[in-house]
Formats: sequence, structure tokens, C-alpha cells
Amino acid sequence: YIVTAFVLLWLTVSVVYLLPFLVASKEDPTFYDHRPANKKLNSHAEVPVDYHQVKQDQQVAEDDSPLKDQPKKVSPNLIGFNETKYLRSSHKNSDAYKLNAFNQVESDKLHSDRLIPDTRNYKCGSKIYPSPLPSTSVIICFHNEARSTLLRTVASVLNRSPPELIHEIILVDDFSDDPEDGRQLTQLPKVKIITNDMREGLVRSRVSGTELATGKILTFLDSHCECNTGWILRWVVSPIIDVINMDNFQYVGASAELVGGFDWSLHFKWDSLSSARRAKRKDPTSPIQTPMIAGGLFAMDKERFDKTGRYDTEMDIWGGENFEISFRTWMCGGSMEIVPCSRVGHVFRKRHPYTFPQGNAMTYIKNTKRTAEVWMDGYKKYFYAARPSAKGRNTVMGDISERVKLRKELNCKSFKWYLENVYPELNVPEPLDVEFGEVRQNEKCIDTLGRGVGGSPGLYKCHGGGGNQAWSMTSTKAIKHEEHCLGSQGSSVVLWTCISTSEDQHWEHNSMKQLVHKGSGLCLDSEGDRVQLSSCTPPRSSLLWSFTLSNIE
Ligand code: UD2
Ligand code: MN
Repeated sequence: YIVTAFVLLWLTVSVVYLLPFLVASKEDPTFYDHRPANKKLNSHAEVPVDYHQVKQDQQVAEDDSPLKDQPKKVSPNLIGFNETKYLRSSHKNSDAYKLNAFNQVESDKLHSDRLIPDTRNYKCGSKIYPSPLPSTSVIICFHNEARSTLLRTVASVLNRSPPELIHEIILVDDFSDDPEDGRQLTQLPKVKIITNDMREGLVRSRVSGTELATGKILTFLDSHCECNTGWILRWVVSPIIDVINMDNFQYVGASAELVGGFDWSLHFKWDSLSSARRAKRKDPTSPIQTPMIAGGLFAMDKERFDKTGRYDTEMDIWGGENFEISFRTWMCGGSMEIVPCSRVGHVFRKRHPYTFPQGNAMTYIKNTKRTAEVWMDGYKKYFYAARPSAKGRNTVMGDISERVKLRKELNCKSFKWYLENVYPELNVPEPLDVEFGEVRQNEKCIDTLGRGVGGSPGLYKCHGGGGNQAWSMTSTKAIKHEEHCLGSQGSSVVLWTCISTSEDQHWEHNSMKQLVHKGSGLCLDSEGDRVQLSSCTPPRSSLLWSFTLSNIE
């Protein structure tokens, strides 16, 4: 039975993944998240692991000794490699945090083979997989990665995988300042390196890694990961992405109850398992289908990768490629799964430590717009409604004809099919929605501030990125964000679960641009960054609201 299950997996699955990540960037509010204090984005890190499953002797040490978590013996893979010397020459100035967007000083104190807790479900240890398994080429691209995190990524692959499954490790140095960072690691077994002569970004770097690869399976990793025991379960694996804390480098297990999702602005997020997905799962060790991958850590069959269009190599630097590969995989006959017995830790950061030659906002627009235009059919209008800054911009996007052709050649299904069969959780604005977009007053917009039921939205500078500022006025006159609707509690405006018949959730957008609350007869008003209910008279500017992206054709 297990063998059959895996043969099936082998046939149908093409991409495996893992994924929790997502970070709100405070420093660049135009970029990947503008949403203040968005609980959803951080929820991943806050989900406690089932620590009873973690063996006591594998718990991360709490003491502060300089050689934390050092194993008793150096692993054979590292014999002859002078780790101390390698690390000594890495930048250790007071800007190390700024340089990496994580605490490099803390990372440097940790041994490359430090012990980390086994965060898997206890049943994973006794799973039996068919053999022989094909071996994999592991591809790790990096740009100015700290040496200690880069080394730990490579060392954890060597030390925590059955050696026969690791065909090679291909480092792609994406034009880092110091070519020695990667070059010295080729002293380790199986490690090869490709060095870019100019900055290419992660997509083109990964693709050049795959061109050199000769393993049957490709496995991609970010350059600041730690692979856990049993991570490389088989050819197609998507791990759960555990969290390596960017400040103290503690390794924390992530929830096994999440899949990858997104909103209409093409912003990746983690979704907790819907009841339908939960019901499909036989036991906590079985793979879970995921509509989307975070992007960094996955494995897939090399032949399939090559035959189905690899990546869109016109995408630059960072971002968007995970949407493209996810839509393509699902719509063109593959599937994506998270394999919960595979766990890989990743350092989630709050900002990019590296530059974007074209600016990060423009780069993200380019990459996501290419995805929307090629894959989202008529539904791309919701992308533009949620991210108006991507409208027009055809020059930024560039030529997509090759990818459109690829979609035809592969005979892929429609985006409608994807929404209905793969991601039914995504709320598609109804055709009857009266208005859709931001609810704006001057430069500010109503923003959920990441709050859920019972929380109050506030006003926040409009960012045009959708997300927490994406609302629709439904045909029943509710002002709706995902599954929450604006209602009241006293004079406060509060988010509630939508009830279409509720007078408390009924708003009339009248000809004077006021939003009149049916339940109380009062009007939506603002005071500072608060939204509240007050009298509709006398007329004043704090009562005026517009849906800025209304009338999508
Ligand atoms: C996530 C993914 C990442 C990628 C990205 C979307 C995880 C854990 N990470 O972002 O892999 O899919 O979403 O694009 O799922 N890099 C280069 N050249 C560049 C820029 C980055 O080589 O110009 C490397 C970088 O050193 C790192 C990898 O690409 O190893 C991903 O970059 P990141 O860690 O900044 O992205 P992350 O984890 O925020
Ligand atoms: Mn990363």
C-alpha cells in the first residue's frame, strides 16, 4: 500500500515544497507587505510545535557558551575543513545585522553541525520508503550570504541525508562581493560551484544550477537553511519550513497544519487547513496538497522541470516565481504537496539585505504581472484591482509571448479550473459586487491592520497593494474583506464574520459619498487613524469615502 501510494505520488506529483515564510517589510512600505502588525503573516512563527514529540536530548541548548550546540564529534563530511578559519574572514563588523537582516554574530557562534530538535511527528521515524530512491542534485543559490549560515545549509544537507541520495550540491554564487564565500566550500564532499559574472537574481541562478545538474531529482534550498533528520524522504518532497529565529538562531518547529496560499495582490500567505483538506488527510504523516509554495525549498523531477518550462527566466532578482511555478504545475497536469515528515529550517527575515537594481517594487510588479498575464486568464482583473500599480506597465513586464506559447504547448487547464479544484478557499469577488478596491479617504485607506473577528480596522496610508486594504461592497451591501465584514460595537467599527442579512453589516454608499450604517442610521466617520460611527450631520470631510478601484470591467 505504501509502495502504491508513493508510485502514485511519483507519477502525479511534480513539485514538492514547503513553505512558511512571509514577512512584513517595515522599511520599504511599497514592497512586499505594507500591512502593519499583520498577525497572519507572523502566525507561522507563533504556532507552537508539538514539543512532546521532540526528544529531550535533542532540545536546543539554552546556555550561552560560545560553541553552542556543538556535537561531540565532527562529522566525517567536515573532516579537513577548517571551519574556524573559514568563518574568521567573514565580515564581523558592527553592521553585520544590517548586512544580513539577521543576527550574524549569533549565527557565527553556532557550529555547522549543531544539534537541532527533531520536529517531525513521532510516526515519521517508522515510515518505510521504497528503495532504491533516485539521487538528487541540491541547488543553493546565494548573494552575499553570511558564511556561517551558508556553511550550515551545506553541512546539514551532507550530514542529515543518506549519502547515496545526495548526488551533488551545486552552489550558485549570484555575484557576491567575496567569491571565496562559496569557493572555499568546494573543499567539502560533492560541492560544486557556478559563479555569475553579474547579478542575475534567483530565477536565472537556479536555472543555471539545473543546467549543470546531473541528478535525477532537483532539490532547491535557500542559502540559510538547516535540513533536519529525515528531511530528504524521497524524490518529490516538500518539507514543512521550520523557523530559525533571525535574532538568536533558535530552531523552532512550525505547524504541520498550514498550506501555501495567496491573495489577489499576489502576496503569498500561509492558510490553516480548511476542514475539507483536513478530512482528506489520512494521518499526520501523509502529504498534503498545497495550492502554492513559498518558493525556496522544494524538490522535483529534473526531467519534468526541463520539459515543463523550468522557470520564467525573464523574472529578476526575487519574487513572483513561486506563483508562476505553482500555477503552471497545477494547471499543466502536476500537483504540489507538502510532505510533513520532511522538515527544513529557514531564517525568515523582515527585509531584503540585498539591492534590487530596478527597485524592489518595480521588480515585484514585473514578476507578478508576467505571472498574471500568462496564467490568470480573465481573473487577472482582480490582480489589477488589488494592485493598481501594476496596471499598464507593459514595458516593465517585457515580452511574455514565449511563456504564452509554452502554456499552449503544454495544453494547460484554465485558471478557473485551478480556482475551483485547487484553491477553492480563495474568495473570488462576486460578479454582483457593487464596488471593489480600497475604501479611501484622501491619502488614507481602511486597513484591517491584520486584525480578525472582534478587532477594529483603522486608517493607514493607501499603498495600492491590496492585502489588508482590499474590500468589496457586496450585492447585499456588506463591506467585506475576505470572510470578514464591517459591523459595529457601540460606536466602534469592528470586523465580524459576514452575515448577509445583518443590518449591522449593511452600508449604503449614498450620493454624498457617505457610508450610512443601516443598523444605527449613523455614518462611517474617521478621527485620526480611527474609524467609528457618528452622526451624519453636519456634512464634513471625515464622512466622505470612495472605493478607489471600483468598476472593474
Ligand atoms: C521566499 C523563498 C525564496 C523565493 C522567494 C520568492 C522560502 C523559504 N524562500 O523568500 O526562495 O522563492 O520567496 O522569490 O520559501 N538570491 C540570489 N540572488 C538574488 C536574490 C536572492 O541568489 O538576487 C538568493 C538568496 O541568497 C537566497 C534565495 O535567493 O538564498 C532566496 O532569497 P531570500 O532568502 O531573500 O528570499 P525569502 O526567503 O525571503
Ligand atoms: Mn530565504
